[in-house]
Amino acid sequence: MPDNPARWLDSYHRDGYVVVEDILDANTLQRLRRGIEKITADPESVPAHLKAHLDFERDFMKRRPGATELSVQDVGSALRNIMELPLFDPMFAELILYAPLLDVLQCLFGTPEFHFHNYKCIIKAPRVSSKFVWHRDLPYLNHSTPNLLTAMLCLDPMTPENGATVVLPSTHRIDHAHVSAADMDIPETELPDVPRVTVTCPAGAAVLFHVNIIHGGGANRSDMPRRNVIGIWAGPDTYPVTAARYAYQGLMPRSANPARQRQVLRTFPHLFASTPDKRK
Ligand SMILES: O=C(O)CCC(=O)C(=O)O
Repeated sequence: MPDNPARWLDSYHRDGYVVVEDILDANTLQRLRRGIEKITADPESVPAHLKAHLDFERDFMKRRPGATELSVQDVGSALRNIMELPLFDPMFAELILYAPLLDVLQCLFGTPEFHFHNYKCIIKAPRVSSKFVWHRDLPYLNHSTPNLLTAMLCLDPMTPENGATVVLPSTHRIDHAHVSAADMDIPETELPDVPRVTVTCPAGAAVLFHVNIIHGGGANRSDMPRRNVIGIWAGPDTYPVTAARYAYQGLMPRSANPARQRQVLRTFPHLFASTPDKRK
């Protein structure tokens, strides 16, 4: 296991985030990059049922006029977000079982009884991506408790130039009752007076943060992409409170419950071909 679980817990609880380097081995990093590049190389030709999960920079510009100095022609068919990654390629569904990440999640949740919510890929395309507003993730996740975390797997180095995530440490410590829809877009003038930290890290690192930490990030005007595969994970007794559901939502890859283990085995039988299922 890379790094040190005591440091993970300490940083996560104190600051609301932790960076764990070398989570993705070289082969996994390469495969994930290729999988994302297959989508970004020609997003216009993605089948219609999957295209609904693509968010183009040009669509974002329509939703938020004035958010960037660039024109629709400048941004072309650059993607900003790919939702529902597991539907694009089985490799992204199988990432739900990626053991080095599960080790960190189990440590931070303090139990193996946590579950998967969804996977997306946030793309800051070279030269054209726009910035992210300051926000907390919890309000748009709509859950019964705030015991959720965001786990970003960095496919590229994160640098100030390519739009690394910026966090406001300690802002995760807020009562659930005080988190509202307004936290999805917090004006600069209403930010708490805490130092901002630009989270820089090498490709292959994981950045995990509590869904209540305030974060944002700059535009990418560099020549380097900045792509993060982002998973949302939920702790015990933490449930969605709206109709929205995602592919593979609810899988519990570390659960000690035989029924949950059977669910994982039968979801990915090819990955357990040599493991007899004694719970049939
Ligand atoms: O990729 C990032 O820097 C953060 C993404 C983010 O804030 C989000 O998806 O809500």
